[in-house]
Amino acid sequence: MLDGCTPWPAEFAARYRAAGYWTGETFGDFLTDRARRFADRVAVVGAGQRWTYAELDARAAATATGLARLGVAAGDRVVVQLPNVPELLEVVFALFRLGALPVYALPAHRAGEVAHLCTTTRASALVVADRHGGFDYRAMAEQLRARGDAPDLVLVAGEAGGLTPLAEARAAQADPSVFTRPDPADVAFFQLSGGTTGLPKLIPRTHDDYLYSVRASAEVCALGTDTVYLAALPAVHNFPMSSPGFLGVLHAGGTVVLASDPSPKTALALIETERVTITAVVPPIALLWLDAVEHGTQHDRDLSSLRVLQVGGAKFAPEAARRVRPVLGCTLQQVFGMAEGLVNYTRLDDPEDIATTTQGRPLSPADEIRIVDDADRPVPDGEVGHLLTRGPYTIRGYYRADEHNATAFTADGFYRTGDLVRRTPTGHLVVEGRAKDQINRGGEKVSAEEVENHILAHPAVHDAAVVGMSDPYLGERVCAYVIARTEPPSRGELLRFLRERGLATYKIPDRVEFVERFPATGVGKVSRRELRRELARRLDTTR
Ligand code: OOB
Repeated sequence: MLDGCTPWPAEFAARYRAAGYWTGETFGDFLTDRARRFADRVAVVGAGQRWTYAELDARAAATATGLARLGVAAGDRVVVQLPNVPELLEVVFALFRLGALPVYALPAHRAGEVAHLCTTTRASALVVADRHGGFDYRAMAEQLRARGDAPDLVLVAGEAGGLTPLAEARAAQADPSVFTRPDPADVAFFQLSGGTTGLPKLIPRTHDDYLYSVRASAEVCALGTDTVYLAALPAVHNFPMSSPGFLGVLHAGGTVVLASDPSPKTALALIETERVTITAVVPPIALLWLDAVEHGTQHDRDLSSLRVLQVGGAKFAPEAARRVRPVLGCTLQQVFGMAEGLVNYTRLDDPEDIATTTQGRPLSPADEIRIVDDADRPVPDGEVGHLLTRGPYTIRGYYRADEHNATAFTADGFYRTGDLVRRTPTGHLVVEGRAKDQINRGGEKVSAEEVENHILAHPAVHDAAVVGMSDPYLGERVCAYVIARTEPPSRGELLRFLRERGLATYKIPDRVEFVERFPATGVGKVSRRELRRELARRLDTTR
């Protein structure tokens, strides 16, 4: 396995192969095989384009050839930061053809995160869009390149300005002699962790492990050639990528429709016109859709094609969950997953009360679940504890992170999810809270420590503590408590400072409180719990 990654112990790998979970297929094989079987079916629709499986395959081969000529080789890492455009699929399958490794950045990431990804993985290329959501990625890429924080080779989907247009990288004729078939047990790509530490961690996923989760997810979600999946969330996130996501849909021979944004106006129109059968959203988007259909602007949309609405990424309140069937006329599937691996689903035939009140049960019979107390002892069944997990598609370690891995995993290889759960008698998990220093802002994960480090870099700041504050729409928002050195900076000045440091937009604090001191725990650490309580009291009195 790639240097800096933790392999599964040999006996586990042997077991997963013997059970048929790891099949030895690679992502390159995957597209070749689908293109052969489903050649003339439509694979992807988006940004005014409509490509069949054969076209997607041909484009991936031509782009792989062009990228090889530009110097991209087997084993190279390439940071891919694209919104939901068909070129995203073309580029990642081109990289798979070459045996190169995509490193996925979210469209919301800014210079800070992208620089970190490029430098930690020593990327040999960066692929961005021209503009998206009002942001110019070319300017960001040029700025990073000038600082030596991005590779020389920057490819742009769209208007390239002074950079290399992706269209130019596409060779006129594919040359299969440049293709490489990697070891299926090796890393295929990197996902990004929501994180609890100062810097986002990289998650190495192998062909074997990830393709298993894709296949099994496609089965649990009953996908077939008649499936039309709407990718409304950013497609590089694990949920719309593989749970079952666009990869699950390609596995089954269905059609992937890419939405530029998940607003009710854009997404519900696509459901109607493309006859979408299944889609995936985070809870705040589900709420927007429910309101828009029930009382709002989208009440006369024909959503009769929609069979399944998947909701996950953050806790979906049962009251909202119960509205899905009556308002949208489809089955709700809750999905509780993580980029590190484990994904739980409510099953499509689960009774309504289970679908609306639990976050599902593990995808695989080989997923091992432990629910433990603070000392790692199992809690009695039905009680709340820390969720630990191990299995055929859950990583054994983050990339180049020995120190962090020592605490993020148990000695026997269980991943500490940081989630507090209980198990129902039916074997379903209910997420009851979180023990990790992470804020879940409507499905977007914010590491408290990462934001604190950025605030601490401000010359007028003495100390900072970042906590989540409860929010009726997003579930949580980000609040920064700050102790100033002498004269506090203005709130606007501090936020501008954070933006200029290149922090993703969703990590910028929604609220800043200047205080004299922080409450302390028994041993003198900052008590985030006390800060959250204090914040709740403050919000209560200002309401
Ligand atoms: C998904 O992946 P990540 O890596 O962005 O975040 C994982 C974390 C979990 O550890 C948990 O804290 C939270 O997000 N989470 C949920 C949840 N789904 C995820 N908390 C409560 N209820 C849920 N349904 O978010 C992700 C990856 C694959 C599929 C779906 C979601």
